[in-house]
Amino acid sequence: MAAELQKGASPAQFKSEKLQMEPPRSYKVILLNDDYTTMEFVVDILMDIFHHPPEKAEAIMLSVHKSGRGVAGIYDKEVAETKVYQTVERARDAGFPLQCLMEPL
Ligand code: TYC
Repeated sequence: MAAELQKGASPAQFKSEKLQMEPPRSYKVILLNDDYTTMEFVVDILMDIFHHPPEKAEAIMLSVHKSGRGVAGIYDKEVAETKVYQTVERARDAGFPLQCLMEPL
């Protein structure tokens, strides 16, 4: 920063340097609807992996069922990656095609 000041860095350069130093962004963990995964299984995932109470898990599952996708939770990068991995692993072990992915907030 000091060196760039001496060289006469523009405000835009200052801003990009500041952005680079900001903490990592949070990520939305998203569930996608499909025709084969059971509603009960998705509710169990939302309770066990995403720690939602039963009524909230049911509401999220129904929202995904109706709209095609929905947010299971918002986490730091590493936690989001782990939730996605655990969800997909558990679905495949149970023989379901449930898709789970993460997106920057
Ligand atoms: N659509 C599924 C069914 O009718 C239920 C479901 C809900 C599947 C949410 C996936 O992410 C999902 N059995």
